Amino acid sequence: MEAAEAFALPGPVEAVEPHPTGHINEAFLVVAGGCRFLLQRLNAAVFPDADSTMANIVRVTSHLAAKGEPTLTLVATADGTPSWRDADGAVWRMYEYISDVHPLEVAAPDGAAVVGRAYGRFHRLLADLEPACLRVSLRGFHDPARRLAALHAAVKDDACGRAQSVADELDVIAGLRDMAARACVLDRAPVRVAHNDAKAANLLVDDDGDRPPVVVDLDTVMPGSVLWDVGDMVRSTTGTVPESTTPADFRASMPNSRGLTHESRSGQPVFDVERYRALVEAYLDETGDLLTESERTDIAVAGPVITYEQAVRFLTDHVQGDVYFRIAHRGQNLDRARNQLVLLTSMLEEL
Ligand code: GN1
Ligand code: MG
Repeated sequence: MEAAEAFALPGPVEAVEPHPTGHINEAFLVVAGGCRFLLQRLNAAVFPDADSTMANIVRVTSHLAAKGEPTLTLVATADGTPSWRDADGAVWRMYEYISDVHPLEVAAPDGAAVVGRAYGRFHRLLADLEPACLRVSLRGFHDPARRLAALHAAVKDDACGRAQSVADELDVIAGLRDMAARACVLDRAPVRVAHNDAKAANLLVDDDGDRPPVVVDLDTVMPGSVLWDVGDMVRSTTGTVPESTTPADFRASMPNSRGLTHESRSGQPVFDVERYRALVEAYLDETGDLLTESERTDIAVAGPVITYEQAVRFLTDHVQGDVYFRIAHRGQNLDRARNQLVLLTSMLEEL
């Protein structure tokens, strides 16, 4: 494969095969000179300013590596650059492969504490990197009001004729629009080095549990509030079922159907307050005196705000015809949006 050959490898390419990854990029496992590498093609529609994305990754990984922290290790191209552009303009980059690890899945409070500790450590170790050294590679990335406007525009456009069928979801989103207004709390927080996609699955944990987790997927590392990261930790850690699980009964779980007990919602994402407490305690313990008093107070707002934003983003993509988040089956982005709305409703009963 031409892209693999563009990198400075220890020997000829022996094998290239697709590798599981997140919702956005494409990934391949490459074997060369007896070593393994992860080759990724950046999604150009999502990362139009790939040079800034890569510059941020170089900055952050070298800062962490200089402190002896396990992190992603970029493999340079034969020309000594951190990425390679193919004839179609697509940008590729390569990392050394991290063996015997898997994305973290949280099922109990101790797993939630691992998430809080790992991203807390990430924030702490990067606290002496001047945020202005990083570029704003994706403008307005976390901005629920902008995301809501994009949803309304997509509904108006209705390019796939799906708007009518999501009237219930749009009603719920409209009813919760105060969540977008509450984002101003996160925006007034100090600018720090933030990950911006701090979900549990972006932590690679050792199959044997001996090594500390490695924070991966650094594509969205930018200057901003770390509260968005705390919100993403809460969103991805406290729900009793994963983000892509179809809620068994969406309508029955909505705010106008109160009176349901948690038991009557089996199979639905329910906010687990024990995991939430373990997560926040571990995060605050790890970050020590890094956060200001108002950042600490505003942690409670972060989870609901970003869960709302994510629901809006998934629903927008469903309405637009699944052009952003990769799907495994038709309707998956609608399922994901519903899942986030059910989780948010449950979260708001406690926070
Ligand atoms: C996307 O592709 P992945 O899984 O790394 C998305 C995040 C969302 C997340 C939801 C650049 O991340 O913002 O929170 O899906 N990344 C981008 O799982 O949009
Ligand atoms: Mg990603």
